[in-house]
Amino acid sequence: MGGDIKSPLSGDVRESLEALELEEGDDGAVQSSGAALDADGVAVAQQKKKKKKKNKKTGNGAVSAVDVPEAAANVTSGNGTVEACLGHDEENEIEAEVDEASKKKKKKPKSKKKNSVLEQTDPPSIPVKDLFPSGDFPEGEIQQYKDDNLWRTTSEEKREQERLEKPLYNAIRQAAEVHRQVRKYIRTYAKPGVAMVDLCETLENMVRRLISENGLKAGIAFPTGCSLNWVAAHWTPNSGDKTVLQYDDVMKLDFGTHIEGRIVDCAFTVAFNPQFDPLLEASREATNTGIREAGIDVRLGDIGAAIQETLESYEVEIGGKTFQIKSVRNLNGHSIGPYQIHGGKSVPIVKGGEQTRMEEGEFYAIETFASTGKGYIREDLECSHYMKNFDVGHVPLRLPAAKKLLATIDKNFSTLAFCRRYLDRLGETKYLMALKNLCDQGVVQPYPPLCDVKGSYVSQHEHTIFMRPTCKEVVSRGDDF
Ligand SMILES: [Co+2]
Repeated sequence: MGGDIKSPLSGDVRESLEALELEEGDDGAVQSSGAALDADGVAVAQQKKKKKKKNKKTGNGAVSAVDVPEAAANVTSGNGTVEACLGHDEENEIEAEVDEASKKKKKKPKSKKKNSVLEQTDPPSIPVKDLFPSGDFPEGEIQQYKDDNLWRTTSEEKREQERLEKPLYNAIRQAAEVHRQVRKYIRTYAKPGVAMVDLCETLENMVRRLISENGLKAGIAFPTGCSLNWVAAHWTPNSGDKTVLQYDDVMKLDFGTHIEGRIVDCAFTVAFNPQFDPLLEASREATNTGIREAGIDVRLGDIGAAIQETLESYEVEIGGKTFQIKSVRNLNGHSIGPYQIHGGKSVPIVKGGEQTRMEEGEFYAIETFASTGKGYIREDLECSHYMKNFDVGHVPLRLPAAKKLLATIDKNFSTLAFCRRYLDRLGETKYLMALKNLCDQGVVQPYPPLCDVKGSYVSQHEHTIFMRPTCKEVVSRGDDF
């Protein structure tokens, strides 16, 4: 999720909660209109798949389950529904059929094995667990430890420890594979003109499906951040929001998946105007620097200094004016615990002498924010993100509506972050007063949008990594970033 903020600004929180109370009246029960893939969509997709299989009998290898074809032929309707556009695809298939038929005669024997490999549809609709029938999900990128920790690479004791921890690695790898497949599709969907609400619901419904959502055991880990321009993090549309993505927008897509509370927190930036390329490259490369510097016994402050050096070596020209890019100094990466997005340690993105060190077995979100503004964020705008306080015990509540809302939160999110739209789709209505009460009682914490100065642009990249006994695993790494 978008960054551990350094100091909570309680004044701003109160303001946004007061604003929140005022709108109670027009908070209609908006059901999530868009199943990303309705029953028909799936039927279409599966028919398509059967056909493809027939054609691929003599495939020249490379029929990878992970290899989702680009969504060239998807149209989106206003209500967030995704349909496979059969007409266009069929044309291609006919051509392919002719092609494949001519190959068939030359190329025998056919590989029997290819037939048993289940292929993801386009748009993706098959649960990732069905694509890996062995139950083993792909390992992330492996980076070796350095210097004083080189011995870990070959230690038999540490290897044995990893064999015992395999089920845990496998859980987060499944969550990471879902993240990769969803973001690959959503890059084709996130185009100028799309409504932010449709973008989020399409993404979220796809996560629910690919991860085989199951109560608190598997699902979405937090609200889909799609913060625009000078909003750095923690913005997602509330119901009724009419914001439409524009060609000149810089959008941070920050979404999370989890299996058994093992969270993948991973984000990237989407921009269409190539003038923003250096800004995006700054946060992408700074995040890679942070990942490279991370390691057991490494001081968090040293990682921050390295990140800042990479990030601030970039400049960007926007509308004829050149900006020296800055690190957002009051945003941080963070450790991650089971069902706990911010696990207690912060990874700064500027220098400053933090002496705390990384330790074996820890999970971290390494995220960096590059800005053309002040490089300092404050809370602003209407709140959408909330999360139950991880350490809160039983709090007696007098307001029945607050009690009821807390029961919904406990059942569906526990200590995972949620947004107002997630409450809407569960059938909750007119809950803003109860939500404010839970915030006032300290049971729930609001997380308002985090903004740099108006008119500036912020980019973000984020990966989840974990400190295995023998190596670092960048579990959310993909071929995209
Ligand atoms: Co994060």
